[in-house]
Amino acid sequence: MSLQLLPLIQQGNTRALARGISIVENEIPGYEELLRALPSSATKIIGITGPPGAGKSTIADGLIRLMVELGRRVGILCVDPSSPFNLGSLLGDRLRMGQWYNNPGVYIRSLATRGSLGGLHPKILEISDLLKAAPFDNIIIETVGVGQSEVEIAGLADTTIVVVVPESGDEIQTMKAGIMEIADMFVVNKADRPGAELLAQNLRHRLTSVQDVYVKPVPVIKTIASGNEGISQLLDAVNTHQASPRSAEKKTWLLAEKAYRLVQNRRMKDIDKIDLKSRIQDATANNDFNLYRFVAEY
Ligand SMILES: Nc1nc2c(ncn2[C@@H]2O[C@H](COP(=O)(O)OP(=O)(O)O)[C@@H](O)[C@H]2O)c(=O)[nH]1
Ligand SMILES: [Mg+2]
Repeated sequence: MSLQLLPLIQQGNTRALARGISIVENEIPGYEELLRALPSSATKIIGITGPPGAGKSTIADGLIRLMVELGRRVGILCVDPSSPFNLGSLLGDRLRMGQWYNNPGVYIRSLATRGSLGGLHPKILEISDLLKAAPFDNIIIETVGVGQSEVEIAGLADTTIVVVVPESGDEIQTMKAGIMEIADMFVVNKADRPGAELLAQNLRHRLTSVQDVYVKPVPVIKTIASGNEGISQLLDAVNTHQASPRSAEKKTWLLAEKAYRLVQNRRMKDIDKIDLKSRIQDATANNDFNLYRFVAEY
């Protein structure tokens, strides 16, 4: 049944794609067959990550506009944590992206991270691979960077854009080397605010200290996404990156990173933190609780 969706997805039928995503998201029987039938795809994924409010959705919106002007078909995944504090951001994206919902060349899907404790959507890899089976020329994934899942985010996209704002100047000083390494490019958004140039300079300085001098430097691009400034430079940088030898080298690493996470998910399949907590509660009721004996059962 789910296998019959694949040719429709490949033809660009967005209802079939939406159905396929739901099947994968909810692990409806047949979802594994569907994933195993996916053909290899050369469509590259652009990942946009950064703190909430940095302007990721506004940047995505600007990129979509440029891509649509170029006649490209674009698929977008927005991953938003659906904690009660963040429900608003999902609605905000709906409104901002609203103009694209009726454009036949644009497919937008918001995914909530309900249930998983922080980090990315549990099925983000699989869903992005489904998108790669559809005839999109570009795929954009927006994720909220929370400082702990850098590698997860980098392991998702062929080109990872890290968005920062002038207000995050102090954070840059203490930014972990991890985030410096995963960024294929930095965007200093809200460049209409004071401190953007200084931040861009600091970033370039820090980048040269972590980078090999022989490697082409990681671009740092200033944008005013709300005014659509700097977005075409950003798209140029993305295209340059995707055509570079570095991008080809990244491909194997990317697949290894994805394989690692998928194997990890498979092995952890029956393990759930809430369930763990209640089992521990029961187990600690008797006095000889030992954590190592407890985990040995898994
Ligand atoms: N001043 C200014 N505001 C911006 C800029 N880009 C986005 N914003 C605003 O910042 C807020 C958060 O943007 P949004 O794209 O939702 O951020 P996200 O949470 O990272 O997706 C919105 O009110 C935007 O209109 C910019 O370049 N300058
Ligand atoms: Mg957003």
